[in-house]
Amino acid sequence: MTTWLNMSLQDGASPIMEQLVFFHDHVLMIMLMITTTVLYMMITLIRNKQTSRFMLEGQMIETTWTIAPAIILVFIAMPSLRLLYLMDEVHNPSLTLKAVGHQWYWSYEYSDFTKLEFDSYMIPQEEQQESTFRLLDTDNRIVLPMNSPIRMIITAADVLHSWTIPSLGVKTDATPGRLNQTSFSISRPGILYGQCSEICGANHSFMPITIESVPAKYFINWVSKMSE
Ligand SMILES: [Cu+2]
Repeated sequence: MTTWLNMSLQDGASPIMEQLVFFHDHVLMIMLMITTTVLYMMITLIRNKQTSRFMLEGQMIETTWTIAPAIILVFIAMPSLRLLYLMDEVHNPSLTLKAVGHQWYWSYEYSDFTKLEFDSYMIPQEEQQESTFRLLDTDNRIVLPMNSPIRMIITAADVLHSWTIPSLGVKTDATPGRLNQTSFSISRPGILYGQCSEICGANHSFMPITIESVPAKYFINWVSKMSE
């Protein structure tokens, strides 16, 4: 999760998020190149007298500075589209989890198992323990196996919500009457945090999402314990 003084993106916990971080850095490098050039040109404009009796036109430079931005845009668009379609793909998921947004909590259904569903409320500040994070921890965490493709089905029961885990690169709108689908696989064990990302009412800030990513063996233990 994000900790103090972390100004950039969170560390990726899924292959897609790692690629998104690389893409972000790639675009940042291009922007650095452009801002440096523009800054240099602005300083040159201020410091020099831009008049010449003999130079009436510059076909070459005008052609160059028209085509160059188009080529730069292609270098941004290609990896961007690659990622966009990669994120859309659902590769033979081994588990499906349905998240339903409510005012103001999430409820989850593991539809591969019978009767494995629960509500997930934020732990209020008064009941919070030292080991947990304020406004981020829930009473019932989602438990998911690491290194397995997971399909998320997301919907809402009342108003618009948005199911978001920044370290997985996942943000999907929860819309009443509609099932949205996304997928991810978690590449390391740990606890992943997220918050509702659609202004959904008075307690919008108090419906966090918590995932416990565990090895498959522990996940199976958890499932058998939950369905007892
Ligand atoms: Cu919400």
